[in-house]
Amino acid sequence: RRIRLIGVPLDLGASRRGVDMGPSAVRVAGLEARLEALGHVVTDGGNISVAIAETKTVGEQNARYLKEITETCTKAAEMVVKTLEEGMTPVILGGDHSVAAGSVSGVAEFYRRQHQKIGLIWIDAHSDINTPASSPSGNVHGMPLAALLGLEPASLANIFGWSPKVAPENTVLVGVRDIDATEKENIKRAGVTEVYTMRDIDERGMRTVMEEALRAAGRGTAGYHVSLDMDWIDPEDAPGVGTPVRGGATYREAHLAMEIIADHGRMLSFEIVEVNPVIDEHNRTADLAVELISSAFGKKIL
Ligand code: DIR
Ligand code: MN
Ligand code: MN
Ligand code: MN
Repeated sequence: RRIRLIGVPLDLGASRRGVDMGPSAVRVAGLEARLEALGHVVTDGGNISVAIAETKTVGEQNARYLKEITETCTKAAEMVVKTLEEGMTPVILGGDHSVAAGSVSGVAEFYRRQHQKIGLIWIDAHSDINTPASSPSGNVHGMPLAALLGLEPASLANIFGWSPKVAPENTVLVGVRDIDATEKENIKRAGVTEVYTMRDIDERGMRTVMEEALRAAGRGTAGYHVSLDMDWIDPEDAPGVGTPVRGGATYREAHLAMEIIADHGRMLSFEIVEVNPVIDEHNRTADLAVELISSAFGKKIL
């Protein structure tokens, strides 16, 4: 493939500072060279500009920095459209997960112009489906999926002037284990039924879960965007994330999921978010991110 890396050093959506250094940490871990070693042609598109928190006011407490986040997400979305128009696969490097409101909007806009829908694979410890009204934190990184499904925040839901960006039947959650009570209601309200929790992975195995998830996301769509929050992986292997939660995917489960995605060959775009080098151990979470991206882009053991 021809791949463009797009850094989005956004940390306005999370209360713990440091994920703005995620794109840098992933570059330092050697992403471009590793993808090129697999035979891909990779160009680095640099970073999308992001406001610095200290220079801004938080705005509404129930959706902190929403204005600045919307500006950055809109720029990221435009860059994703441009990348797809040029025949390249976008790989977005976050930043906190609010960036997904931009990247997924870009992919959805590009395919909408060709009268096609997209699917969305959301791999995360969290469901990120709060709205400003339901959020216990006011952090926008807990809201992007709600926006993409046509709930709130409206400014993120309406990037490019239309909504929803993904249909609930083509939206799948994988690996969730920390869902707010308010989010459970929003999952129902949005009509998302393809929710694979860590218990599903424990009981049924990663292989079965991924096959079902990819089938749902791929049904009637051009393919799917993969949004990988590094806090999906157990903190044992991925300690450098914004909001670690015990009981995550193991090292091998994570690779297997990416390998299965590569086998299916229907991934339209990829993003990795929430890498936080400030609390990491010698960049090992970014190193793992690079390994997982490599698996998703076709690296095989044999
Ligand atoms: C929580 C945490 N559900 C919130 N969300 C996180 O603030 O809405 N998402 N950490 O990655
Ligand atoms: Mn290159
Ligand atoms: Mn997330
Ligand atoms: Mn998360």
